Amino acid sequence: MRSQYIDYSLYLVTDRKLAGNRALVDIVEPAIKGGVTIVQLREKGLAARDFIREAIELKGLLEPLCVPFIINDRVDIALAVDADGVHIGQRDMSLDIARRLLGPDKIIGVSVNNVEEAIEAQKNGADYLGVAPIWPTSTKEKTRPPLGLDGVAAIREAVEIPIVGIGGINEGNVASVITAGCDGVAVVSAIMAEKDPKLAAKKIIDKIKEAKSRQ
Ligand code: TZP
Ligand code: MG
Repeated sequence: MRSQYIDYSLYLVTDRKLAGNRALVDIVEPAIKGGVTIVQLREKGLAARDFIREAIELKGLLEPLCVPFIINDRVDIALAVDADGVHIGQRDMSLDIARRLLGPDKIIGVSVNNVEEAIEAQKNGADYLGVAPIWPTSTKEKTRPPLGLDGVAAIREAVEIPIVGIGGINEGNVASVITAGCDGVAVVSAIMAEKDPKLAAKKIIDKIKEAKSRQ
């Protein structure tokens, strides 16, 4: 599954801390029904064995629905479960080593916080960029300086590959992120923390579609 076929419009990043007593699949499944187009399993505290168990369960849901499945940080786990790809940050395994391990057909996304990092990641073969964070967020503990919409526009000018904004995005501000040049948005709390993930996703994707139709 190469990146040119991927719809990055509404990218759900999981966070079990926001799931309460719900299983991840019980949030992700309705969220897909609502309009989520791609899913990343982000686990910061799980042992590899538990991470893999969770990944296999999520893959079982996503594969029949043809929703791309991305693993955060861990190239070994992406390989172990044959996920569609991996998302890496500036301090994770380098892009060239990740590509060597995963091969040409897997999706590799890279988090970037400025134009220089964006150009570098594109040059090194990233399939898409996570532009992060757009706004302050309490979901992630240590974030880099918020880029704002001007930061999005500058990165949009600098690279051709798809860019996905993340950080503080919700139904109320999502349209501005698309209008500033993002191909899609990644959200955590705006769906994971909602009682009705299907409705939450629907409201966000409707705003995205509307913003795209105005471009
Ligand atoms: N990377 C940069 S900001 C962020 C991540 C994983 C968290 C975004 O969470 P939210 O709840 O959508 O602001
Ligand atoms: Mg990371």
